[in-house]
Amino acid sequence: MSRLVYVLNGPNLNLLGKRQPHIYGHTTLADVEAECRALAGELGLEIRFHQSNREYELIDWIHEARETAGGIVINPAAFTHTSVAILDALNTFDGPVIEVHISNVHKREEFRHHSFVSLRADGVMAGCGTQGYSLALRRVGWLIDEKARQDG
Ligand code: CA2
Repeated sequence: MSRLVYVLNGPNLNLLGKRQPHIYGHTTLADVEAECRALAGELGLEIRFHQSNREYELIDWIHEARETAGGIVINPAAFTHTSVAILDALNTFDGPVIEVHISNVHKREEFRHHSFVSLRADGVMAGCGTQGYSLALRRVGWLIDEKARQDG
């Protein structure tokens, strides 16, 4: 299985570390990308890290991942709670998918308690701050290795 992992981020996450630090902390998305790249190096993974405010771009990256990647880490942001289209795209991807939320969505408004993406995700990180990305990447790496062990 490919050791390439897509790390995808949905709408408004470009503002991470710049607004609402009481909810999302002070770490920027560029910091998160740097942490993911450093960890990927340790784990022998390659990553493609993207953020978009447009649903179709996230869907296009998931389609790209179908052809090239072994796993996906995704924080769909508000699309988590609204997007059947992102769920449908993820359902066409064969490898491990881990859903990440920086905040604990279950401690927040009721509309954040439901996730379409969780119907596909193999695991969900919520409320671990931006560390959730590293934890998710470790898990995807472990699942890729496990699949290789089973196939080998
Ligand atoms: O906790 C998360 O990671 C969320 O996916 C973040 C989404 C929210 O709609 C989900 O319910 C939970 C919001 C992302 C907005 O990101 C911002 C970051 C900093 C400042 C403003 C927005």
